[in-house]
Amino acid sequence: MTNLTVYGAQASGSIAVEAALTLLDIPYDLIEGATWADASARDRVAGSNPMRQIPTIIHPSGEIMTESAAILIDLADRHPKAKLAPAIDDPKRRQFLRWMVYVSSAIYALHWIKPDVGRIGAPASARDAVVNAVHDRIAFCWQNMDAQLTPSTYLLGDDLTVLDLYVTVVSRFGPWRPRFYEAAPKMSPIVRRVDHDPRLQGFWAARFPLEQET
Ligand SMILES: N[C@@H](CCC(=O)N[C@@H](CS)C(=O)NCC(=O)O)C(=O)O
Repeated sequence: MTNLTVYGAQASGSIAVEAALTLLDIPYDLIEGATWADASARDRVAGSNPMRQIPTIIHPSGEIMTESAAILIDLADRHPKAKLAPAIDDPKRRQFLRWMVYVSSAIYALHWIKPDVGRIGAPASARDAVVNAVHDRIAFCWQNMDAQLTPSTYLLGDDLTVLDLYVTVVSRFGPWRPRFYEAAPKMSPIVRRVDHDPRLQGFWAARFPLEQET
């Protein structure tokens, strides 16, 4: 059978999806390309995703899927035995959906501004000020999320879900982990636990070493 194809890159949002595929033991073919830094990587994915972004997934059927949160939820729901998402009738399901969409829309989406502040009409001379403002907003969003969660072993209870994978990866982006630890003291032990998950050690080392935080 044909493998699933992932357009992805080291130290990018595709890593959350690739981590889920790794935990689920689902093989995939990777088309590597740092879309935020390399126009040829953007061109390569454009035929499948006109947004020119990764992660972009091509299922063996040819169906295209974009949007990291949706991909993660879909993968988790289709493999319920792995318990990577609370089931639809689980009392934790609503908060799971709420925070998955929040990480995508309130936090991850802001990164689009950073490679070229002209994307929001700002002059290149304003780059540092714009990036700092984006990072301040992201730190606020982590703080807001942290204040409303009561994690136990993982963010939503005793099972590792794709929300844990998502927060672990997106918290490695700017404004980077030291600021995340400051903003989100309750979520910090959880991302460290996921960083050290024995099932993911080879994966993290190959795809997003912690010192490679971007
Ligand atoms: N809404 C998308 C955002 C994806 C995204 O921002 N991906 C970045 C890489 S981490 C990208 O491809 N950026 C290309 C660019 O900046 O033009 C998702 O959640 O998957």
